[in-house]
Order: sequence, then structure tokens, then C-alpha cells
Amino acid sequence: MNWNKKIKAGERAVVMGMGISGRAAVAFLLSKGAEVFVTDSRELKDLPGKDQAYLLEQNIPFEGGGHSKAFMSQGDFIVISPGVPTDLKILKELRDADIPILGELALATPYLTESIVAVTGTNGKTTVTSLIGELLRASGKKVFVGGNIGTPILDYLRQDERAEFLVLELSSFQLESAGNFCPHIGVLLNITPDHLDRHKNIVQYAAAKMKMFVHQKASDKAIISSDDPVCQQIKPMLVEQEVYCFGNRESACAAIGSGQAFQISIAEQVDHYSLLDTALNSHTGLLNSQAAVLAVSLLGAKHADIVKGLQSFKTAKHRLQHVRTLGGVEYYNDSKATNTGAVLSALESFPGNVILLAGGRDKGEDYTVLREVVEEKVRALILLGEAAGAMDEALGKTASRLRASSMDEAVNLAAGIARSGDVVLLAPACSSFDMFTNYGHRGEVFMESVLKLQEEHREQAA
Ligand code: UMA
Repeated sequence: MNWNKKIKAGERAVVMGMGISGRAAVAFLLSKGAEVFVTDSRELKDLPGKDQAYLLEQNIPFEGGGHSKAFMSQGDFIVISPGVPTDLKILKELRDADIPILGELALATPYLTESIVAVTGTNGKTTVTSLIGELLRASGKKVFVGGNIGTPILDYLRQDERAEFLVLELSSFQLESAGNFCPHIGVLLNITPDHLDRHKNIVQYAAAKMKMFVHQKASDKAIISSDDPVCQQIKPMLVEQEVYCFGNRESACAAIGSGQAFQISIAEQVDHYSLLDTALNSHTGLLNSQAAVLAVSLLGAKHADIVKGLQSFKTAKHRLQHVRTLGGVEYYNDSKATNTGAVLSALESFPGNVILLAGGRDKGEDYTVLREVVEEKVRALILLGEAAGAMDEALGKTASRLRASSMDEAVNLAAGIARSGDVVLLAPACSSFDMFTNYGHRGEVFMESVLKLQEEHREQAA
């Protein structure tokens, strides 16, 4: 859908979904003088109190408990939240009636004048987005970091102060309805199966991610992985923009020595970086750093500033986060590993002897892709949540396994069998919504259970 216009006062907009994105869209549209309507699958009484109060204060017509054509046809255009599937019947009917349907990026695009770096991929988005932000800040630039993490882009647009650079984490959901959105630098980290309950298959999922590149011109840049097979299938389609690759198969970003260092070569310039003594010193950290350093180097950042930024960078919570060492057993929280690709990547970081806690809400993934690595590195599997049965079946006889009905039980079972030198790793390969509010909540509950473990496990493991 092409959408390249600013909002005119008095235009009628229907916002679908009153979550983080919808709330930002409503405030943004009101600030532009639009007449706003809101529809949500939840009833008004089930929205947070502050949202109920806001809708009433602003006198915004609200339809709860579903989305009707009668209500939604009042809009000159519809703004959908990322979590709203774009193939809903009601949206098809509205499209057929020529009512434009756009997401937050499409709505924001006509107002964006800054240099934009957008980051997408199945895994590593948050780390790379935050790292690019940190490296640009270390270079003295004024930066906004947000999108799928932190502040929505529409909230940024309501601020008085504007940044020089926008660094945006983008999900496939946001990109599906991105309209004419076009980053100056688009970074695609990897594509492995995820969100297949929404995108049906990996081709559709990859097509959504590809939308980041479709409006790029000759002066724009695409950064993609040389190691990821799907990225490499996409590469020949990127003909309008300059394409740069990162990864271990790419000499321009080659890892050096044992993988704690890498080089970036652009034109005649070759710079070396080390990840020793940084929070990025892991297999995944190396790839993420290559992508981020390549992006900021293309924006003119200097070696000394990049080194400073790499050293001060702290990884976000719930991403291979070290929780504790007890009796020689290391406990790691990787609750953000919500798909099989992320679990493969987490297990790459350990030589073996892993007790893996996995399971949650199934997203339509094929868990058999984990068989080989589980056989090689996992000593015991502790399964929980709705997907426990499907995982048990898919993983065959690869490792001994136990079932748990709560996180506390899972952690206690793991601690009970762990020996000195083992790693207990929460990397669920599933979403968290069957037992928790979100992956952050799941990670917090895991860490609480780990921190509660008593000294008896110290003695037992030693
Ligand atoms: N809703 C409807 N109809 C529907 C579906 C949902 O009315 O058919 C309503 C829900 O009742 C709820 C609201 O929509 O009131 C929720 O909207 P949403 O699911 O789009 O969630 P938001 O709270 O708006 O947050 C969204 C992103 N969520 C999703 O993509 C699922 C947030 O990413 C993002 O930070 C935020 O917009 C700001 O841009 C979260 C996420 O989990 C972190 N993203 C996924 C991921 O990272 O893997 C893609």
C-alpha cells in the first residue's frame, strides 16, 4: 500500500488495537488534529484503567469485544497495531472498499527527515539496535533508539527534540504494513522459522522482512548476513541499493583468530576490533558486533569511538544473561530465545553439558531442527508449558528428559541433577504467553527461582 501523505485536521482515523502501538497512534493522530476512533478485541473494562480514562477524557468513540465493519467504515483510513493479523476478513473487506490500512511505520514515514538505520531479523535485533545506538552516541551523535523495543516511533515524533539518527528495531509484523517506509541503512541479521502461526510459512515471513528494502534507492544500503542461507537467497533481489555482508564467510568482516576479534574493510580502510573484555564476547556477540560496526562505519563513525562504544555496551536482560554460579554450575537466562534459531545460537555458546529448560506456547515451529545440537550438547531436557508434548515427540531420544508444571519446579529439577561444570540454560524455543505475561516476566520468574536455590545444591553439585 502506498501512503505518502501527512494527516489533515479533521480526517477520521480508526485505530485497531489499544496496546503500546495503538496508544502511540491515538496520541499522534490527535496531535495532528485527526478525529480518532478506537476498536479493540478486548472490552473497555479489560483495558488498563489509564487507557479507559484516556479514551473517556478525549471523548474517543470505542468499540470493544471485536471489530465491526459498521464501526470501522467510519474511518478515512485504518491504523493497525503490529499484533493485528493483516489477513483478517474485516481488513480484506475494508481494503475492497478502498479504505487505506496502514501500520505505525507507514503513518510515521511522511514526517521522518532523520537518517534512519533499521534493524530486523529473527534473532539479535534488540542487541544490534541498542549497540548501533551506543556506537553512534559514543561518536557524539544525537540518537533515538526505539521501534519494536522501547519507545514507539510515533511517540518519538511527538517529542519537541529531534535526533540526527533514528535507530529502529523492526518486527516482521511492523514491516508488513510499513507502506513507503525506507531506511537509509537496513540491517537484516538472519531469518529462521518464527511467528509461523501468523505468517503461515517461512516464505511469507521472509517476504515481510524484505519490505524493509523495497523502497531503497541507489544511495541507500542493505547489510545482510553472509552466513544465513535465507539472507543469501534474498541477496540477488537487492539490486537498487548498495549491499554489504557481515559474517564469517565474508572477508570484509572476517573474524580473526579465535573469534574474539574481527576486521571491517570498507573501500581502502581496514579496521580491527576486539571483543575481549566486552559484553559481546560470544559467538552471537561476534556476529551482532560485525553487523553493528559495519553499519556505523558506513555512517562515518571513527575507530576510536567505536572501540569506546563496544567497551561500554551492556547486553539487555533475558538474552543469555548470566544469573549465578552455584556449586560450579552456571545458570543462564535466555528467556528471549523464543524460537528454534535462538536456541541453536544459545547452545553454540557452550561446549556441552547443558541442562536445557524449554517449552511454552507453540508458534508452529518444527522442533526437529534442534535434534542434532541437543544430542551433541544437552545432557538433560526439562520441558514445561503447552509445547512440552510436541517437543518431547520431536526431539526423540536425544537427551534424558523431565517434565515440570511450573518454572520453580523446572529450576529445582535442573539443580537436582546438575553437576559441577554443567550449564543450566533457560532457552524455551517458544513464546511465554501460556504461563507468563511476556518473555521478560518468564525470565524474571526463572531468575527468582535460581536465586532462591539453597546451599544444598552447592554441596550436591560439587
Ligand atoms: N488486538 C486487537 N485485535 C487483534 C489483535 C490485537 O484489537 O486482532 C488488540 C489487543 O487486544 C491489545 C492490542 O491490540 O489491546 C495489542 O496490540 P499489539 O499486539 O500490536 O501489541 P502492542 O502492545 O501494541 O505492542 C506492539 C508490539 N507487539 C507485537 O508485535 C505483538 C510490540 O512488540 C512493540 O514494542 C510495540 O507494538 C511498539 O511498536 C513486542 C513483541 O513481542 C515487544 N514483538 C514481537 C517480537 O519481538 O517477536 C513481534
